[in-house]
Amino acid sequence: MKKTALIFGVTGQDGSYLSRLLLKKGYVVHGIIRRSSSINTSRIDDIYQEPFTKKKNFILHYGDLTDGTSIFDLIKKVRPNEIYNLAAQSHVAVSFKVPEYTTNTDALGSLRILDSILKINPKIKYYQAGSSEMFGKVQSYPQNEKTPFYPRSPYAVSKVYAHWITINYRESYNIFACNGILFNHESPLRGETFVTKKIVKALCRIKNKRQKKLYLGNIYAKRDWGHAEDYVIAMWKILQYKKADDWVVCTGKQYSVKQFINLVAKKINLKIRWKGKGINEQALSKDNKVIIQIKKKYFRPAEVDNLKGNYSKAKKFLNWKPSKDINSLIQDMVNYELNDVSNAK
Ligand code: NAP
Ligand code: G4F
Repeated sequence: MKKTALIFGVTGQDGSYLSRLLLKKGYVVHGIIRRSSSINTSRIDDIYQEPFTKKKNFILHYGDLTDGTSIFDLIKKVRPNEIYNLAAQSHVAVSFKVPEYTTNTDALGSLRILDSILKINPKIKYYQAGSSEMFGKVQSYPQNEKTPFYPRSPYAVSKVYAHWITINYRESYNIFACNGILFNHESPLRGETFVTKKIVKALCRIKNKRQKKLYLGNIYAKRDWGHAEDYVIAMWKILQYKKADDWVVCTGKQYSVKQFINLVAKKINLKIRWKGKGINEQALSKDNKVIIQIKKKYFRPAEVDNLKGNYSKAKKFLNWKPSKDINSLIQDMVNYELNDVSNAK
């Protein structure tokens, strides 16, 4: 019997990689898309052309995490074996601007799915897309499953709610409900306003004289960056494990935003020189033009300065480890941008 998966957030970065993984494993994949005035399926459009989707095993439905009726009806109709909840207003800076909407989607959305599972079929397995942002102002270093949370944004606070309601439904109703606590993961399909994609795209365009400047916020924040393709494998493994549990997924390596910029510049052979301090710090090209400038508007009301994870538990029990380091991640992202005609010389 083929397994059926239902993915909330199928049009996002992770939704796209997870769909491909599950289809290759022989699953029937159902995904939830939102109505939008412009097309929002660009990350999954090509899946329809793949040979493994000829037999109608990739099916999309309209729905929304803020609409409990649509969630209940879809789960009842699809009757999945596994639900992956990847849907979220996932931008930390934006969550300060739309805190109520972020909470409705990212916190209550999880509750709506869990409660539908309880009422329709408590045997459905559930994956909750948790985040290293929950560690926020970190209480210990590196962070693992036992590190206390200290969220620093409406986004992170919502994810802490989603984390605990997942545990609560597991403990109260014996639902196979799991939390992945994933550290930052990137790819060519990363949203354009997240810092890695913003940097890679802009530096490739600056190199090809398509753009003059890149504006950034806090370049001293440190992150543990992995590749999304590796991380969706962990999501799947989490739901195949013998018991429902909570798992940290990361690389255990850490770089600052500034180090990331330097690695990208080196990869594309763009010579840059830093000068100045604080808000006046700048990167100059070899002909002394300012190509990177700091802008106050990209700083957050509260920052998460220092994330670095420890994935020993996932390694030991799930036999998971990252296959791609920062260099292969950057190579993958750079190749994609340089092959995009809109960035070409
Ligand atoms: P993403 O690219 O921003 O994708 C988010 C997805 O959620 C999109 O499909 C989006 O649909 C959908 N969505 C947003 N609001 C929705 C709503 N109200 N109802 C239904 N769908 C909605 O995010 P991602 O990077 O793939 O991340 C996947 C999940 O992992 C998110 O929950 C994120 O918070 C979490 N996470 C991400 C990372 C990371 O580094 N990438 C790390 C830890 C945790 P549209 O396409 O229509 O906008
Ligand atoms: O790329 P970012 O926006 O990612 P952030 O805030 O770490 O959140 C991402 O990872 C989380 C996992 O830890 C996910 F849960 C979440 O959904 C999302 O995918 O920012 C990374 C760092 C921050 O410290 C930010 O202040 O880069 C800094 N930064 C500096 N200049 C910038 C910019 N971030 C963005 N987006 N844009 C800038 O211009």
